[in-house]
Parts: sequence; structure tokens; C-alpha cells
Amino acid sequence: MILYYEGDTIAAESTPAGRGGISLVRLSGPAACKIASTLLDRSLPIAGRHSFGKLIAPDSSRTIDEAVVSVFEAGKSYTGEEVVEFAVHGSPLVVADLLECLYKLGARAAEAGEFTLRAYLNGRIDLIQAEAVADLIAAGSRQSADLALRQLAGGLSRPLVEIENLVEQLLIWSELELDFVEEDVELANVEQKIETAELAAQKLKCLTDGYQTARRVREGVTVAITGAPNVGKSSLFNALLGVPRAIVHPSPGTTRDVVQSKCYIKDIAFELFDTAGLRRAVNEVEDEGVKRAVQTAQNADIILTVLAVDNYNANAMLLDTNTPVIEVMNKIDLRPDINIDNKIAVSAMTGFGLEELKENMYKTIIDEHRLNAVSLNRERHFFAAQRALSALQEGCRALQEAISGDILAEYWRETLAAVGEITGKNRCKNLLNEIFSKFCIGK
Ligand SMILES: Nc1nc2c(ncn2[C@@H]2O[C@H](COP(=O)(O)OP(=O)(O)OP(=O)(O)O)[C@@H](O)[C@H]2O)c(=O)[nH]1
Ligand SMILES: [Mg+2]
Repeated sequence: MILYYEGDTIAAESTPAGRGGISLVRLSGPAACKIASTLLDRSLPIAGRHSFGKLIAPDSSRTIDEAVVSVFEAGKSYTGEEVVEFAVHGSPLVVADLLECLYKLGARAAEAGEFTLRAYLNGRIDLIQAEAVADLIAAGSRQSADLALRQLAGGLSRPLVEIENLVEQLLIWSELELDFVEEDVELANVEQKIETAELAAQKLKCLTDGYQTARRVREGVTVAITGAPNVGKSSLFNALLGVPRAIVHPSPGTTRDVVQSKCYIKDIAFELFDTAGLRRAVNEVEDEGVKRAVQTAQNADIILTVLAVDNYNANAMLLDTNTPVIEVMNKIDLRPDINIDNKIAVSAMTGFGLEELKENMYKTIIDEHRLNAVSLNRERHFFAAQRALSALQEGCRALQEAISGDILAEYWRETLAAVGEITGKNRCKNLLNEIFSKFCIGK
């Protein structure tokens, strides 16, 4: 991953590798038009327009393909640089041939995410918008795609800029007052300053309150299915998925490995984990299965603790965790009249109660009021926002206690640095590497 901007011209296929109707090859950088005009059998179209023509290999006069060539001028392209896009026939041979020619003419192969990295470095988008591009590409549900689109359109950047503006105002007041300390000049009264700091804190709090829900829309929810052997965990796993993914058998201790698969509930991805029955294991293999089951439950967002009407007192080892637990009483078909207290009655066999269980899983984890709110949605956003919030709150307290301007200014700077980390104002190489290395080539 290249983390510094070299000003060279980069090229890559932007459509997925393989055969198809069309493949798109993107070329970006100061030499894009010069390189492209060497290949095209006619003059390049003007910026914003397209031309249909033949691409000719410069060394052999061989036709590479017929292509639609589009030109975007610097400042008006995805990367912010001069960009040329070649829409060629979707043949891996043609694409390889074209890329080879582009490299010979001076372009180099783009790294993963490098087009978007350039868009960020050139100020076209901020870091959270760049993340939104990756999220949109990876989105597995309409909900997560909508979240990414809102973020890409600046839905998360705007409130952060508002917060920055408020804190910058506080910093200006503090710094100017320090300059005029002798004259005892007060540019704003203390109430005005507290009001400004509290407004910034309130806006930040709004963004962090919806974090868990937004993160789960983006990443999905992990669900560990646990319980004693033979209660029907694997049967329930299969029933929730709608496919017989895990082995079901009357003998206890059937499942050992953790089996994982995804289902969607109201357009939110739930990653289900079927685990080994919790009991004192009868052999080493099962023992390992039980360890993995416990570990899975400890890392999950929700634990489904499964009991069965014929195994009501099964001594499923209690899991010590703060994770929300939903108790499920399975095999209700065998004894429909049984008292289940506040457990959810289901039958993995007949499908009874599954809708209620899904509804319960959804409600346990998704705060519907926050579903469409603009919120931070990555751990890195959340931690930085918490740092910003605590600096802001310290600043508020200092204001109330009439602490001197230089200490106040430090709090405001700390807040700004933390908010800047979220939007990517301060370009931290390690962070950029981490974010952009997860992109695909060509994006
Ligand atoms: N009648 C009835 N039988 C069920 C139901 N769910 C599971 N069973 C039966 O219970 C037995 C055990 O089912 P599994 O799904 O393998 O149970 P498990 O909890 O995964 O068991 P281990 O992997 O051994 O821990 C099988 O014979 C299933 O057919 C149900 O809802 N009703
Ligand atoms: Mg099982």
C-alpha cells in the first residue's frame, strides 16, 4: 500500500475480474490523457464526453479492442485528478493487454483502494466518506447499503463539521483572550461559552448514541446458539437458516466444531453460530468443542440459551457474560402445555415460534428509533468520539470553574484532534493503511 502521494499515473480494472459484457479500466493521474491519446486511434473526447474508437497497441499497431473512452478533467473526477476510463469488452485477455500497454506507456498498477485514497488525499471526500465507499461495496443488505449511501453523501461528515466549527469558536475565544490578558478583554461571556461547548457535546452525544445499532446494521449481529447436548441447537440453527446446514442426530454430543451461517431478519444480517452442547466432555475432541462454544458465546452480540421440554433441567454450564441472553424452550411440539415462564417456546421441528424468536432477536439488538439516524458506526469512530466528548466535558467543567484560558485552549485542541481523527483531517499513515488496504483493486 502506498501511503504517500507520488503524483504518478495509476491504472487498474475497476470491474470484477472475469468475463462479462463490459470491463472498465480506469487510468488516473497527471499523464492520463497523454497516455490514453497514444492508444486511441482518434483524438480524445473533450472532458465530460465519450468517444468510440479503436485502442491500438503502440509498439505493434495491433488492435487491442474497440472501446468507449471517457475523459474527466482534474477537479471533476472521482479521484480529483485527470481520469480516463476505457469501457472495453469484458474479456480478461483484452483487459490484461490494455493494462500492459498502459504500464508500458508510463502508468503503474494501482494498489488496493488507491483511487479512493487519492480522492481523499485530494480533498474530494473525507475519511468517513471513503469508508462509506468500502461499506457500500461490501453491503449485504439494503439497510447497510442505505447507511453507507447516507454516509457517502456527507450525512456523518456534516454534523462533525458543525461540531468542529463550534469547538473552533471556543478555541478562538480562548486564544484571543490570552492575547489580551493584560487588558482583561472578554470576547464572549461565560454563559455563551458554556452554551457553545454544551451544544457541541450534545451533537457529539447524538452521534455516539446510535453507535451500537449503526455498527450492527453495517457489520451484522453475531448470535451464539448454546445449551446442553441434544436440546436441538443444531435443529434450531437449521430452522432459522431455512437449510439443513448442521448435522442433527439423536445422540448427544453431535456438534463439536462451531458451524457458522448467515440469515437476515428485517434486512439486518444475523451471523448464527451453532456450538457444541455444554457439558463435562466425555473425550478430548468434545472438550475442545465445549471450549470453542464458550469462546463463541463470549464474543457474541446475543446468546440463545436453548432448553428442551424433555431436557428441562439439563445442567448447561452457566456462561458468565454481560451479553444479552434469550432463553428458548425447544421441542414444544412434544409438550405444548408445559409452563415455560418467560422463555420463548419454539419447535425447531415444526417451525412453531420461530417468527417470535426472530422478532425478539431483532428487538434485543436493534434500536428502531435509531435505525435511520446518522450515527458513528465503527469502533475507531466511537473511541475517538468518546475522547472528544470527555475533553469537551472537561472543558465545560473548567469554564464553570473559571479556569484560565490556556488550559481551556488545550481541552478544545484535544477535542478537535479527536474529531479530526474521525474525519481524517490528521493523516495518520497507519490508519490510512488499515482502511485502504481493505479495499479492492480498482476502487
Ligand atoms: N420433537 C422434536 N424433536 C426435536 C426438535 N428439535 C430437535 N429435535 C430432535 O432432537 C435431537 C437432537 O437434535 P440436535 O439438533 O442434533 O441437538 P443439539 O442440541 O444440536 O445436540 P448436540 O449437537 O449433540 O449438542 C434430534 O433427534 C432432533 O431431531 C423439536 O423441535 N421437536
Ligand atoms: Mg448440534
